[in-house]
Amino acid sequence: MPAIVLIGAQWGDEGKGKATDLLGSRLDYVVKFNGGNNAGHTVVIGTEKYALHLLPSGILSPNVIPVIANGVVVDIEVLFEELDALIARGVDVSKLKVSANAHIITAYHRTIDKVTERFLGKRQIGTTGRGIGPAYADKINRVGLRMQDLFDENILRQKVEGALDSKNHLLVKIYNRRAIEVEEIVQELLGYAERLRPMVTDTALLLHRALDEGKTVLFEGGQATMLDVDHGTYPFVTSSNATSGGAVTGSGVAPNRIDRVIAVIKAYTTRVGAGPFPTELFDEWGDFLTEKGFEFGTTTGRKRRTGWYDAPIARYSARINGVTDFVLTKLDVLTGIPSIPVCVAYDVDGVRHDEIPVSQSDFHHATPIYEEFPGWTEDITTARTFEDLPKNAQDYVLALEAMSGSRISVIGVGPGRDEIVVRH
Ligand code: 2SA
Ligand code: GDP
Ligand code: MG
Repeated sequence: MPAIVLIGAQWGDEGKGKATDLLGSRLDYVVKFNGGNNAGHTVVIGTEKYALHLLPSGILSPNVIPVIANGVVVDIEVLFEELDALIARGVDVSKLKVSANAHIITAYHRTIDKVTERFLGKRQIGTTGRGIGPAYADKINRVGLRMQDLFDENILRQKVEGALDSKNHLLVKIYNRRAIEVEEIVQELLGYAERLRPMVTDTALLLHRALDEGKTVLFEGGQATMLDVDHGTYPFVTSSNATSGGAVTGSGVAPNRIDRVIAVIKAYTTRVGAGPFPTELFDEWGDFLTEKGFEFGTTTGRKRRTGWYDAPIARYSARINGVTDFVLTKLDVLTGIPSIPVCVAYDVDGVRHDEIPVSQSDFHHATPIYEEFPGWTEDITTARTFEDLPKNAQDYVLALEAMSGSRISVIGVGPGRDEIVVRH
Protein backbone atom coordinates (compact mmCIF):
# COMPACT_ATOMS: atom_id res chain seq x y z
CA MET A 1 0.00 0.00 0.00
CA PRO A 2 2.38 2.77 -1.07
CA ALA A 3 0.11 5.85 -0.81
CA ILE A 4 -2.62 5.90 1.82
CA VAL A 5 -4.90 8.81 2.68
CA LEU A 6 -6.32 8.87 6.21
CA ILE A 7 -9.12 11.32 6.95
CA GLY A 8 -11.90 11.95 9.47
CA ALA A 9 -15.40 10.93 8.37
CA GLN A 10 -17.44 13.14 10.73
CA TRP A 11 -16.67 16.49 12.44
CA GLY A 12 -13.19 15.64 13.68
CA ASP A 13 -11.65 14.03 16.75
CA GLU A 14 -12.48 10.55 15.51
CA GLY A 15 -9.08 9.30 16.68
CA LYS A 16 -7.03 9.93 13.54
CA GLY A 17 -3.86 10.44 15.60
CA LYS A 18 -4.13 6.96 17.06
CA ALA A 19 -4.95 5.40 13.69
CA THR A 20 -1.85 6.99 12.14
CA ASP A 21 0.25 5.86 15.04
CA LEU A 22 -1.00 2.28 14.56
CA LEU A 23 0.23 2.26 10.99
CA GLY A 24 3.48 3.90 12.14
CA SER A 25 5.81 0.91 11.92
CA ARG A 26 4.81 0.29 8.27
CA LEU A 27 5.21 3.89 7.12
CA ASP A 28 8.14 5.76 5.66
CA TYR A 29 6.52 9.22 5.38
CA VAL A 30 3.57 10.87 7.18
CA VAL A 31 2.29 13.99 5.44
CA LYS A 32 0.06 16.68 6.89
CA PHE A 33 -1.71 18.26 3.93
CA ASN A 34 -4.33 20.67 5.33
CA GLY A 35 -5.12 22.88 8.30
CA GLY A 36 -2.61 24.03 10.87
CA ASN A 37 -2.43 24.11 14.63
CA ASN A 38 -6.22 23.93 14.85
CA ALA A 39 -5.82 20.16 14.72
CA GLY A 40 -5.52 18.19 17.91
CA HIS A 41 -4.38 14.60 17.87
CA THR A 42 -3.96 12.64 21.08
CA VAL A 43 -1.68 9.62 20.94
CA VAL A 44 -1.21 7.37 23.96
CA ILE A 45 1.98 5.30 23.95
CA GLY A 46 2.30 3.15 27.08
CA THR A 47 1.94 5.59 29.95
CA GLU A 48 2.96 8.57 27.82
CA LYS A 49 0.31 10.83 26.30
CA TYR A 50 1.20 13.17 23.44
CA ALA A 51 -1.02 15.99 22.19
CA LEU A 52 0.00 17.20 18.73
CA HIS A 53 -1.47 20.25 17.06
CA LEU A 54 0.62 21.19 14.07
CA LEU A 55 3.01 18.30 13.64
CA PRO A 56 1.90 15.12 11.86
CA SER A 57 1.34 12.20 14.27
CA GLY A 58 4.02 10.25 12.42
CA ILE A 59 6.63 12.36 14.24
CA LEU A 60 6.35 9.90 17.14
CA SER A 61 7.48 6.92 15.02
CA PRO A 62 11.28 6.76 14.87
CA ASN A 63 11.53 5.55 11.26
CA VAL A 64 9.03 7.97 9.78
CA ILE A 65 9.91 11.15 7.88
CA PRO A 66 7.23 13.68 8.89
CA VAL A 67 6.23 16.19 6.22
CA ILE A 68 4.29 19.45 6.46
CA ALA A 69 3.09 19.89 2.87
CA ASN A 70 2.04 22.93 0.83
CA GLY A 71 -1.64 22.77 1.87
CA VAL A 72 -0.84 23.50 5.51
CA VAL A 73 -0.79 26.91 7.19
CA VAL A 74 2.12 27.11 9.63
CA ASP A 75 2.37 29.19 12.79
CA ILE A 76 6.15 29.07 13.15
CA GLU A 77 6.19 29.98 16.83
CA VAL A 78 3.87 27.05 17.53
CA LEU A 79 5.97 24.79 15.30
CA PHE A 80 9.09 25.53 17.35
CA GLU A 81 7.25 25.16 20.66
CA GLU A 82 5.89 21.78 19.63
CA LEU A 83 9.29 20.61 18.38
CA ASP A 84 11.01 21.77 21.58
CA ALA A 85 8.45 20.01 23.76
CA LEU A 86 9.05 16.74 21.90
CA ILE A 87 12.84 17.17 22.02
CA ALA A 88 12.55 17.63 25.80
CA ARG A 89 10.76 14.26 25.95
CA GLY A 90 13.49 12.55 23.93
CA VAL A 91 11.68 12.38 20.55
CA ASP A 92 13.91 12.69 17.47
CA VAL A 93 12.41 15.47 15.34
CA SER A 94 15.39 16.04 13.07
CA LYS A 95 13.77 14.41 10.02
CA LEU A 96 10.91 16.94 9.70
CA LYS A 97 10.45 18.49 6.25
CA VAL A 98 8.35 21.59 5.54
CA SER A 99 7.12 22.66 2.11
CA ALA A 100 8.63 25.85 0.70
CA ASN A 101 5.10 26.63 -0.52
CA ALA A 102 3.31 26.23 2.82
CA HIS A 103 1.72 29.47 3.99
CA ILE A 104 2.61 31.22 7.23
CA ILE A 105 0.22 32.18 10.02
CA THR A 106 1.34 35.46 11.60
CA ALA A 107 0.24 37.47 14.61
CA TYR A 108 -2.16 39.48 12.45
CA HIS A 109 -3.98 36.34 11.32
CA ARG A 110 -4.55 35.34 14.94
CA THR A 111 -5.77 38.84 15.81
CA ILE A 112 -8.18 38.96 12.86
CA ASP A 113 -9.53 35.47 13.66
CA LYS A 114 -10.42 36.51 17.22
CA VAL A 115 -11.70 39.98 16.35
CA THR A 116 -13.87 38.66 13.49
CA GLU A 117 -15.43 36.02 15.72
CA ARG A 118 -16.25 38.66 18.32
CA PHE A 119 -17.90 40.87 15.71
CA LEU A 120 -19.92 37.97 14.26
CA GLY A 121 -21.80 37.76 17.57
CA LYS A 122 -24.60 35.22 17.24
CA ARG A 123 -23.27 34.06 13.86
CA GLN A 124 -19.95 32.92 15.35
CA ILE A 125 -18.33 29.85 13.78
CA GLY A 126 -16.61 28.87 17.02
CA THR A 127 -13.15 28.78 15.46
CA THR A 128 -10.12 27.66 17.38
CA GLY A 129 -8.83 31.26 17.24
CA ARG A 130 -5.52 30.13 15.76
CA GLY A 131 -5.63 32.39 12.68
CA ILE A 132 -6.43 29.52 10.31
CA GLY A 133 -9.25 31.17 8.30
CA PRO A 134 -7.49 34.54 7.83
CA ALA A 135 -4.26 32.81 6.72
CA TYR A 136 -6.15 30.78 4.08
CA ALA A 137 -8.06 33.92 3.06
CA ASP A 138 -4.71 35.64 2.36
CA LYS A 139 -3.57 32.62 0.35
CA ILE A 140 -6.69 32.79 -1.84
CA ASN A 141 -6.42 36.60 -2.07
CA ARG A 142 -2.80 36.16 -3.20
CA VAL A 143 -1.38 38.21 -0.34
CA GLY A 144 -0.13 35.28 1.73
CA LEU A 145 3.41 34.71 2.96
CA ARG A 146 5.08 31.42 2.14
CA MET A 147 7.93 29.59 3.83
CA GLN A 148 10.28 30.37 0.95
CA ASP A 149 9.73 34.13 1.46
CA LEU A 150 11.65 33.92 4.75
CA PHE A 151 14.88 33.47 2.86
CA ASP A 152 14.65 36.67 0.82
CA GLU A 153 14.40 39.73 3.06
CA ASN A 154 13.37 42.16 0.31
CA ILE A 155 10.60 39.94 -0.99
CA LEU A 156 9.44 39.27 2.55
CA ARG A 157 9.18 42.99 3.34
CA GLN A 158 7.25 43.67 0.12
CA LYS A 159 4.86 40.84 0.84
CA VAL A 160 4.25 41.87 4.44
CA GLU A 161 3.56 45.42 3.25
CA GLY A 162 1.08 44.10 0.70
CA ALA A 163 -0.62 41.89 3.26
CA LEU A 164 -0.91 44.63 5.87
CA ASP A 165 -2.25 47.36 3.60
CA SER A 166 -5.91 46.42 3.69
CA LYS A 167 -5.71 44.80 7.12
CA ASN A 168 -4.48 47.90 8.86
CA HIS A 169 -7.21 49.89 7.22
CA LEU A 170 -9.76 47.44 8.60
CA LEU A 171 -8.18 47.19 12.05
CA VAL A 172 -7.88 50.93 12.55
CA LYS A 173 -11.00 52.23 10.81
CA ILE A 174 -13.50 49.46 11.47
CA TYR A 175 -12.33 47.59 14.54
CA ASN A 176 -10.79 50.58 16.31
CA ARG A 177 -7.51 48.78 17.01
CA ARG A 178 -3.90 49.85 16.56
CA ALA A 179 -2.19 49.32 13.19
CA ILE A 180 0.31 46.47 12.87
CA GLU A 181 3.88 47.58 12.09
CA VAL A 182 5.44 46.04 8.97
CA GLU A 183 8.90 45.98 10.51
CA GLU A 184 7.71 44.23 13.65
CA ILE A 185 6.41 41.31 11.58
CA VAL A 186 9.40 41.24 9.21
CA GLN A 187 11.92 41.07 12.05
CA GLU A 188 9.98 38.38 13.89
CA LEU A 189 9.79 36.22 10.76
CA LEU A 190 13.45 36.76 9.82
CA GLY A 191 14.35 35.56 13.29
CA TYR A 192 12.86 32.15 12.43
CA ALA A 193 14.65 31.70 9.11
CA GLU A 194 17.88 30.02 10.20
CA ARG A 195 16.27 27.28 12.26
CA LEU A 196 13.83 26.59 9.43
CA ARG A 197 16.36 26.54 6.60
CA PRO A 198 17.32 22.83 6.86
CA MET A 199 13.66 21.77 7.05
CA VAL A 200 12.25 23.78 4.14
CA THR A 201 12.26 21.98 0.80
CA ASP A 202 10.28 20.96 -2.29
CA THR A 203 8.13 18.38 -0.52
CA ALA A 204 6.10 17.54 -3.66
CA LEU A 205 9.29 16.38 -5.37
CA LEU A 206 10.43 14.58 -2.22
CA LEU A 207 7.15 12.62 -2.04
CA HIS A 208 7.08 11.91 -5.76
CA ARG A 209 10.55 10.37 -5.56
CA ALA A 210 9.67 8.45 -2.40
CA LEU A 211 6.67 6.87 -4.16
CA ASP A 212 8.83 6.06 -7.20
CA GLU A 213 11.16 4.18 -4.84
CA GLY A 214 8.23 2.15 -3.46
CA LYS A 215 8.15 3.88 -0.09
CA THR A 216 4.92 3.95 1.93
CA VAL A 217 3.45 7.41 2.38
CA LEU A 218 0.51 8.27 4.63
CA PHE A 219 -1.42 11.50 4.06
CA GLU A 220 -2.94 12.47 7.39
CA GLY A 221 -5.99 14.75 7.25
CA GLY A 222 -6.67 17.42 9.84
CA GLN A 223 -10.27 18.15 10.93
CA ALA A 224 -12.74 16.05 8.90
CA THR A 225 -15.16 15.62 6.00
CA MET A 226 -18.06 17.60 7.51
CA LEU A 227 -15.65 20.48 8.27
CA ASP A 228 -14.32 20.59 4.68
CA VAL A 229 -14.73 24.06 3.14
CA ASP A 230 -16.38 22.60 -0.01
CA HIS A 231 -18.11 19.45 1.22
CA GLY A 232 -18.83 20.24 4.86
CA THR A 233 -21.59 22.19 6.60
CA TYR A 234 -20.54 25.58 5.18
CA PRO A 235 -20.10 28.17 6.67
CA PHE A 236 -19.62 26.11 9.85
CA VAL A 237 -16.44 24.56 8.53
CA THR A 238 -12.72 25.05 8.64
CA SER A 239 -11.01 26.87 5.75
CA SER A 240 -9.27 23.95 4.05
CA ASN A 241 -10.09 20.74 2.20
CA ALA A 242 -10.11 18.05 4.84
CA THR A 243 -11.43 15.40 2.43
CA SER A 244 -9.24 12.99 0.47
CA GLY A 245 -9.05 15.41 -2.49
CA GLY A 246 -7.19 17.80 -0.21
CA ALA A 247 -4.38 15.27 0.04
CA VAL A 248 -3.77 15.71 -3.68
CA THR A 249 -3.87 19.51 -3.93
CA GLY A 250 -2.33 19.90 -0.50
CA SER A 251 0.73 17.81 -1.29
CA GLY A 252 1.33 17.86 -5.04
CA VAL A 253 0.96 14.08 -5.30
CA ALA A 254 -1.34 13.16 -8.21
CA PRO A 255 -4.69 11.38 -7.66
CA ASN A 256 -3.72 8.29 -9.65
CA ARG A 257 -0.95 7.57 -7.12
CA ILE A 258 -3.35 7.14 -4.18
CA ASP A 259 -3.97 3.47 -3.37
CA ARG A 260 -6.18 3.49 -0.28
CA VAL A 261 -8.43 5.92 1.55
CA ILE A 262 -8.99 5.13 5.21
CA ALA A 263 -11.69 7.06 7.04
CA VAL A 264 -11.73 7.17 10.82
CA ILE A 265 -15.23 7.26 12.26
CA LYS A 266 -16.48 7.22 15.85
CA ALA A 267 -19.12 4.71 17.00
CA TYR A 268 -21.14 7.85 17.88
CA THR A 269 -20.75 11.49 16.74
CA THR A 270 -19.14 14.63 18.18
CA ARG A 271 -18.72 18.18 17.00
CA VAL A 272 -16.81 21.23 18.33
CA GLY A 273 -17.98 24.74 17.48
CA ALA A 274 -21.26 25.89 15.92
CA GLY A 275 -23.30 24.40 13.06
CA PRO A 276 -25.93 21.77 12.30
CA PHE A 277 -25.73 18.39 14.04
CA PRO A 278 -28.93 16.34 13.60
CA THR A 279 -28.23 13.57 16.14
CA GLU A 280 -27.02 15.93 18.88
CA LEU A 281 -28.12 14.92 22.37
CA PHE A 282 -29.19 17.31 25.11
CA ASP A 283 -30.09 14.65 27.68
CA GLU A 284 -28.16 12.46 30.12
CA TRP A 285 -26.95 10.19 27.27
CA GLY A 286 -25.20 13.22 25.79
CA ASP A 287 -23.43 13.77 29.12
CA PHE A 288 -22.68 10.04 29.29
CA LEU A 289 -20.89 10.19 25.91
CA THR A 290 -19.02 13.40 26.82
CA GLU A 291 -17.79 12.01 30.13
CA LYS A 292 -17.11 8.41 29.19
CA GLY A 293 -15.58 9.39 25.84
CA PHE A 294 -13.68 12.28 27.46
CA GLU A 295 -14.95 14.58 24.71
CA PHE A 296 -12.96 17.76 25.29
CA GLY A 297 -10.90 19.53 22.58
CA THR A 298 -7.23 18.62 22.43
CA THR A 299 -6.29 22.12 21.28
CA THR A 300 -8.66 24.43 23.12
CA GLY A 301 -10.09 22.13 25.83
CA ARG A 302 -13.62 22.98 24.66
CA LYS A 303 -16.40 20.54 25.54
CA ARG A 304 -17.46 18.65 22.42
CA ARG A 305 -21.12 18.33 21.48
CA THR A 306 -22.19 14.66 21.37
CA GLY A 307 -24.81 12.59 19.56
CA TRP A 308 -25.61 9.14 18.14
CA TYR A 309 -24.02 7.58 15.04
CA ASP A 310 -25.30 9.10 11.83
CA ALA A 311 -25.30 6.60 8.93
CA PRO A 312 -26.11 9.12 6.14
CA ILE A 313 -22.98 11.05 7.20
CA ALA A 314 -20.93 7.85 7.01
CA ARG A 315 -22.29 7.10 3.51
CA TYR A 316 -21.65 10.69 2.42
CA SER A 317 -18.05 10.41 3.63
CA ALA A 318 -17.62 7.08 1.89
CA ARG A 319 -18.72 8.71 -1.38
CA ILE A 320 -16.90 12.04 -1.17
CA ASN A 321 -13.62 10.49 -0.05
CA GLY A 322 -13.69 7.19 -1.95
CA VAL A 323 -13.28 5.32 1.34
CA THR A 324 -11.76 1.86 1.01
CA ASP A 325 -11.72 1.10 4.76
CA PHE A 326 -13.29 2.52 7.89
CA VAL A 327 -11.56 2.53 11.27
CA LEU A 328 -14.42 2.56 13.80
CA THR A 329 -13.21 4.08 17.07
CA LYS A 330 -14.49 4.34 20.63
CA LEU A 331 -16.84 1.34 20.53
CA ASP A 332 -15.91 0.84 24.22
CA VAL A 333 -17.61 4.15 25.09
CA LEU A 334 -21.01 2.64 24.16
CA THR A 335 -20.66 -0.22 26.69
CA GLY A 336 -23.48 -0.07 29.21
CA ILE A 337 -26.07 1.66 27.02
CA PRO A 338 -29.11 -0.66 27.03
CA SER A 339 -30.36 0.18 23.53
CA ILE A 340 -28.26 2.19 21.06
CA PRO A 341 -30.03 4.46 18.55
CA VAL A 342 -28.48 4.90 15.09
CA CYS A 343 -29.70 7.56 12.66
CA VAL A 344 -30.62 5.80 9.41
CA ALA A 345 -32.28 8.72 7.58
CA TYR A 346 -33.70 12.20 8.25
CA ASP A 347 -37.13 13.66 8.41
CA VAL A 348 -37.31 17.13 6.86
CA ASP A 349 -40.75 18.72 7.15
CA GLY A 350 -42.45 15.33 6.96
CA VAL A 351 -40.37 14.07 4.03
CA ARG A 352 -37.89 11.21 4.49
CA HIS A 353 -34.35 11.85 3.25
CA ASP A 354 -32.07 8.82 3.06
CA GLU A 355 -29.08 11.00 2.19
CA ILE A 356 -27.86 14.39 3.47
CA PRO A 357 -30.15 17.05 1.96
CA VAL A 358 -28.29 19.35 -0.42
CA SER A 359 -29.99 22.42 1.04
CA GLN A 360 -28.22 23.65 4.14
CA SER A 361 -31.51 25.05 5.51
CA ASP A 362 -33.04 21.58 5.26
CA PHE A 363 -30.06 20.03 7.02
CA HIS A 364 -30.37 22.62 9.80
CA HIS A 365 -33.78 21.31 10.78
CA ALA A 366 -33.43 17.68 9.75
CA THR A 367 -34.54 15.39 12.55
CA PRO A 368 -33.05 11.91 12.74
CA ILE A 369 -35.03 8.75 12.04
CA TYR A 370 -33.56 6.20 14.45
CA GLU A 371 -33.24 2.45 14.49
CA GLU A 372 -32.41 0.89 17.88
CA PHE A 373 -29.74 -1.77 18.44
CA PRO A 374 -29.44 -3.85 21.64
CA GLY A 375 -26.42 -2.86 23.75
CA TRP A 376 -23.92 -4.89 25.80
CA THR A 377 -22.52 -4.61 29.32
CA GLU A 378 -19.33 -6.68 29.05
CA ASP A 379 -15.98 -4.83 29.18
CA ILE A 380 -14.68 -4.92 25.59
CA THR A 381 -11.34 -3.15 26.12
CA THR A 382 -9.44 -6.46 26.18
CA ALA A 383 -11.01 -7.77 22.95
CA ARG A 384 -8.42 -8.27 20.22
CA THR A 385 -10.36 -10.29 17.66
CA PHE A 386 -13.85 -9.67 16.31
CA GLU A 387 -15.00 -12.94 17.94
CA ASP A 388 -13.86 -11.60 21.36
CA LEU A 389 -16.59 -8.94 21.15
CA PRO A 390 -20.01 -9.69 22.68
CA LYS A 391 -22.60 -10.75 20.09
CA ASN A 392 -24.53 -7.46 20.39
CA ALA A 393 -21.34 -5.42 19.82
CA GLN A 394 -20.54 -7.56 16.76
CA ASP A 395 -24.07 -7.00 15.44
CA TYR A 396 -23.80 -3.24 16.04
CA VAL A 397 -20.56 -3.09 14.01
CA LEU A 398 -22.00 -5.24 11.21
CA ALA A 399 -25.13 -3.07 11.07
CA LEU A 400 -23.02 0.11 10.82
CA GLU A 401 -20.93 -1.51 8.12
CA ALA A 402 -24.00 -2.45 6.09
CA MET A 403 -25.32 1.12 6.34
CA SER A 404 -22.07 3.03 5.88
CA GLY A 405 -20.91 2.07 2.42
CA SER A 406 -17.51 0.56 3.13
CA ARG A 407 -15.78 -2.15 5.13
CA ILE A 408 -14.98 -1.57 8.82
CA SER A 409 -11.48 -3.04 8.98
CA VAL A 410 -10.31 -1.89 12.41
CA ILE A 411 -12.27 -1.28 15.63
CA GLY A 412 -11.00 0.84 18.53
CA VAL A 413 -11.85 -0.56 21.97
CA GLY A 414 -9.83 1.85 24.14
CA PRO A 415 -7.43 4.80 23.89
CA GLY A 416 -4.24 2.73 24.20
CA ARG A 417 -2.05 1.92 21.22
CA ASP A 418 -2.87 -1.81 21.41
CA GLU A 419 -6.56 -1.45 22.25
CA ILE A 420 -7.84 -2.42 18.81
CA VAL A 421 -9.53 -5.24 16.97
CA VAL A 422 -8.27 -5.88 13.45
CA ARG A 423 -10.69 -7.71 11.15
CA HIS A 424 -9.10 -9.92 8.53
P1 2SA B 1 -10.94 26.96 12.51
O1 2SA B 1 -10.19 27.33 13.76
O2 2SA B 1 -11.13 28.12 11.57
O3 2SA B 1 -10.41 25.75 11.83
O4 2SA B 1 -12.44 26.59 13.03
C1 2SA B 1 -13.49 26.38 12.11
C2 2SA B 1 -14.38 25.20 12.50
O5 2SA B 1 -13.62 23.99 12.48
C3 2SA B 1 -13.71 23.34 13.73
N1 2SA B 1 -12.43 22.70 14.08
C4 2SA B 1 -12.33 21.55 14.77
N2 2SA B 1 -13.27 20.67 15.16
C5 2SA B 1 -12.83 19.61 15.89
N3 2SA B 1 -11.53 19.42 16.29
C6 2SA B 1 -10.61 20.32 15.92
N4 2SA B 1 -9.37 20.33 16.45
C7 2SA B 1 -9.17 20.38 17.93
C8 2SA B 1 -9.15 18.96 18.45
C9 2SA B 1 -10.29 21.25 18.53
C10 2SA B 1 -10.09 21.84 19.89
O6 2SA B 1 -8.70 18.10 17.68
O7 2SA B 1 -9.56 18.66 19.55
O8 2SA B 1 -9.15 21.58 20.61
O9 2SA B 1 -10.98 22.65 20.23
C11 2SA B 1 -10.97 21.41 15.08
N5 2SA B 1 -10.27 22.42 14.50
C12 2SA B 1 -11.19 23.21 13.89
C13 2SA B 1 -13.99 24.47 14.73
O10 2SA B 1 -14.56 23.98 15.93
C14 2SA B 1 -14.95 25.33 13.93
O11 2SA B 1 -16.24 24.75 13.97
P1 GDP C 1 -8.10 13.21 16.15
O1 GDP C 1 -8.24 14.71 16.11
O2 GDP C 1 -8.99 12.53 15.16
O3 GDP C 1 -6.69 12.73 16.09
O4 GDP C 1 -8.68 12.77 17.56
P2 GDP C 1 -8.37 13.39 19.01
O5 GDP C 1 -7.05 12.95 19.44
O6 GDP C 1 -8.69 14.85 19.03
O7 GDP C 1 -9.52 12.69 19.86
C1 GDP C 1 -9.68 11.30 19.93
C2 GDP C 1 -9.57 10.85 21.39
O8 GDP C 1 -10.06 9.54 21.51
C3 GDP C 1 -8.15 10.79 21.93
O9 GDP C 1 -8.17 11.20 23.26
C4 GDP C 1 -7.76 9.31 21.82
O10 GDP C 1 -6.81 8.90 22.79
C5 GDP C 1 -9.08 8.67 22.07
N1 GDP C 1 -9.31 7.39 21.39
C6 GDP C 1 -8.94 7.00 20.14
N2 GDP C 1 -9.42 5.77 19.87
C7 GDP C 1 -10.13 5.37 20.96
C8 GDP C 1 -10.91 4.20 21.28
O11 GDP C 1 -11.06 3.28 20.50
N3 GDP C 1 -11.50 4.20 22.53
C9 GDP C 1 -11.38 5.22 23.44
N4 GDP C 1 -12.00 5.13 24.60
N5 GDP C 1 -10.66 6.33 23.15
C10 GDP C 1 -10.06 6.41 21.94
MG1 MG D 1 -8.68 16.25 17.29
